[in-house]
Amino acid sequence: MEEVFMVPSITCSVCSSRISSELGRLEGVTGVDIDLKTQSVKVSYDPGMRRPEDFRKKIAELGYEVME
Ligand SMILES: [Cu+2]
Repeated sequence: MEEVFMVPSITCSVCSSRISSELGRLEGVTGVDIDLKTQSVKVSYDPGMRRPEDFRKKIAELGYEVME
């Protein structure tokens, strides 16, 4: 399963690698693909282990606002 989040405060590769590694270490996450141009975060995950809310929460904890 995949979910895409818009995170406009992602501005550079530091933001991108930080979010990518933090989401990637969550159990049940199989891939994270961040596009700096569109400021979007695509998370691939096992729906039996994770909910989209988990990713919203984690991104927010890192200090980035997720658009609804
Ligand atoms: Cu940055």
